[in-house]
Amino acid sequence: MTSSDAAAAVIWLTGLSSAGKSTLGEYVLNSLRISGRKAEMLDGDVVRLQLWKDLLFSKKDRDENVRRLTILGELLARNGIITIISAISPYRAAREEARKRLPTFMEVYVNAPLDVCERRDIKGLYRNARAGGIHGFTGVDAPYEAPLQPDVECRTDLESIEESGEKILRYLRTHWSL
Ligand code: ADX
Repeated sequence: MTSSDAAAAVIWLTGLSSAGKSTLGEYVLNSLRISGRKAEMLDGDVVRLQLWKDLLFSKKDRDENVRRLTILGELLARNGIITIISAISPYRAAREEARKRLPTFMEVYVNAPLDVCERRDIKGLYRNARAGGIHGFTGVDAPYEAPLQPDVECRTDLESIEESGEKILRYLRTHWSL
């Protein structure tokens, strides 16, 4: 079996809002496509808007978000498409469920300290949450359970996008020859 007809991997990017998940995901997606791989990205913000507007941000809904993303990731990867999933996915147990279900699962902890994420505040949501406009915002008044043993950790406050992205690509090459 060659790498082109083998099942592909799911790269799961977890981290706080504004940690850099989408940016890093785009870098990896583009690199894979440039080198001729089939790849797709599922972004929490996008699927919530386009596919499942019914989900909000309770623990139950966030776990359901992860469950649905896992199912899509499984379908795509089974068909040879390397799938990057970018979602805060704050609960460890839900991510572990995804790991159990997905045969080639890679957890990437996109790690930037909360104060850095708050300073970046790309969407202005931290400011809003601190002002009381949003309740249950991850890192402010809702938990983020950091991975204990991520397959790869990217410190986006210390590394360039290229450095972080190359770590992920190296892992794909060395573990699954992708
Ligand atoms: S997850 O927690 O269920 O994995 P997901 O990654 O899909 O979250 O969506 C997070 C995005 O939703 C954030 O980037 C932000 O734009 C938006 N958002 C709106 N409300 C919240 C909230 N209470 N907590 C976190 N993100 C929120």
